[in-house]
Amino acid sequence: MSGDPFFATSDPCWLASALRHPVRERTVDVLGDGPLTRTVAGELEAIGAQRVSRSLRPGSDVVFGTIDALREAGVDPSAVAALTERCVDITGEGFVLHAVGETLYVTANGGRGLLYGFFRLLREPLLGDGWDAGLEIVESPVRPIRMLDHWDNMNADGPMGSVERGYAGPSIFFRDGRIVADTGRLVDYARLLASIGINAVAINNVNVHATEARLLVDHLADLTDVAAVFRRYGIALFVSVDFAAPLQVGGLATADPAAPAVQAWWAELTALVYRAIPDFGGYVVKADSEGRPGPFAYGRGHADGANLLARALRPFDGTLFWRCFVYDSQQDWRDRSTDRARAAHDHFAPLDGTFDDNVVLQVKAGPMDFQVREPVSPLLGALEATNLVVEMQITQEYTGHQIDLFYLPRTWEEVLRFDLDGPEAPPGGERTVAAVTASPDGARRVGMVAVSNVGVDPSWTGHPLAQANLYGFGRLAWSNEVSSSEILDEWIRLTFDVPDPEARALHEVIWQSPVVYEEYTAPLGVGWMVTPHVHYGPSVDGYEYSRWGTYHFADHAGIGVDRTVATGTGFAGQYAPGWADCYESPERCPDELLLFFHHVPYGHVLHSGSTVLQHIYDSHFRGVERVEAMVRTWGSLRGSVPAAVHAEVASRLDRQLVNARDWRDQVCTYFYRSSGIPDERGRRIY
Ligand code: GCV
Repeated sequence: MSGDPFFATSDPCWLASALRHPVRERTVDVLGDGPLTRTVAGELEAIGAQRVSRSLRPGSDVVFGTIDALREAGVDPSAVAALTERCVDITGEGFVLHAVGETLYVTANGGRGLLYGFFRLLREPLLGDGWDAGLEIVESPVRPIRMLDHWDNMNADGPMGSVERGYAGPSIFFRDGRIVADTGRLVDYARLLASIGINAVAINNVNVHATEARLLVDHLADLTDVAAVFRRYGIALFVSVDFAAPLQVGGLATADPAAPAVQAWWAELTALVYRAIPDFGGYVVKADSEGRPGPFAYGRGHADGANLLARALRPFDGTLFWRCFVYDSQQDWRDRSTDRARAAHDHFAPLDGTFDDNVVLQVKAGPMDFQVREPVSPLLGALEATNLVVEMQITQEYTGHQIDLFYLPRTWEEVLRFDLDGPEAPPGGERTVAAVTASPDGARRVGMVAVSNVGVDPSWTGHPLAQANLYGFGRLAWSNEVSSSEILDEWIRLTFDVPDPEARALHEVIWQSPVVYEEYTAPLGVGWMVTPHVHYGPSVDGYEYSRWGTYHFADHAGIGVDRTVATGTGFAGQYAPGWADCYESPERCPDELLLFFHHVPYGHVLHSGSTVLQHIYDSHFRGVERVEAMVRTWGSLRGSVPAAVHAEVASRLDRQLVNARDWRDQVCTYFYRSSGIPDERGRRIY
């Protein structure tokens, strides 16, 4: 199998730092024998720790164990008392790192917490200079759900599983029409995810095709093997299911949620799954969305559909994720009364409070579809009596296909900081997206989900620097305290062992990447303008006369979508009054969202003082110049980062520059030709 990337040993990513961590040189005791404690012991060995014992020795440097294990092993009672006191403040997934005398204890209330504490220790740089006697870290995740969705297909007719919107090679899970669990890669993946606190993974596409609809029936043994690997790293396995499976797979005459035979079919199937995988996570469902089957066919609603599956999962405490990405994907472009942006809120806000308590509504961060710039989905503010997760996209569908660099955590942080109650709400209020997706005591099923960006590519992510997006997702899902800029520094430090000036240059290139990408693509929040279906590269009118509801309405005089209550689609009115007022007014609306909410003439003056058209020209020229600068900065890092990484990124940056120039020239030319208004600065437009 050598050379076959599906089986190859993979890039350690940010865990590269573990292989040089000072804990490797210390005496370490790992106490207790729970499955995740065994994982910690195994991981210590894997990073080359030489002096590990599975029993308590006097004077060891580091002691790992759940609080019960420490007590049972006879750890000094005063240390146990100090640790117990700290464990009161953490959840089952939290951990305590606390030094007592010369010994550093890593403890938790349960195995998962211990594993997370282990990975937290690996991030701690202080240890290189000797033990910091004051070292004290007490942490619990702020979100109980920290999940990745794979859009991976089994492809029964081909050797490799494909990945919908995947830019890092084929699936790491599927090959030759089956699930392959015995690759080292799967263990490596689980380790990477656990190290950033991910605790749930759905392994197959939400667009469930015929073969994958049979996963639970035909491939349960293989799923059991995947679950076993995940279990060692505290990750629950989820599967995307087809709402019509009772028909397609079960041979029933209907999939109607009200039909007792359908209820019995799901209940029996689910019981079978839990017999094989007692800690199975549950199901993910995309229903009545983009052609997928759902309850509408039977005159039922989303709550009927979701509760049907939730009740099958209920006896096992399983969770049902029901996606809210529901809109009319057969729209006539001539129809100006339908607005795709409204759809999720229109469908789901009235259903708030009607879902069972093991249903989680999965809401895309924006009202459209993972565009470079959209407002935050108003649905996130409308679900007060329903569990919810916000859905992000790590795979770079609309953000450069992992050819162009795009540091996504910077944009996710903006979403998380958005206060759903309005722009004047006091900072730190209770209704930011960060707050409504958090449950610090772990009591509510809420959190963050993202579409994974990995495949069998040797770097996992195609673009080596796109690893930062995966890392950043895990870190933001875990904590509301850490900023995306800090996360970037952390990632750079862990991934590349470089001195400060180079680390700063890396930071600069990566940090500015979303701003730069936004500059050379669709302007001022209007979205799309991408090559249809592919979603990379410019095509200004590519979606203008399509059925997808994604229009910009540009003509000779102006551009943008009127989503006001007064004269437009009324979408602005789905927000709390503060935001509704702000978005309703072209004077108050933030520049970067102006064309999302308003149709304005090209001469409309932005807050920046520029006209809309001049802004389009300027931002596109600036975006290309900044990519040129990124290429230069990256060139200066030759010799500082591993040669293969340098070469790979350099070649992707060259492609990014070609892409940025294409965008600039097509967008500027399009608007110059439509408006007849020249660039004030007389730059070359075609
Ligand atoms: C999995 C967008 C993507 C689709 C994706 C869909 C979804 O429309 O282009 O590939 O389907 O979102 O989130 O369900």
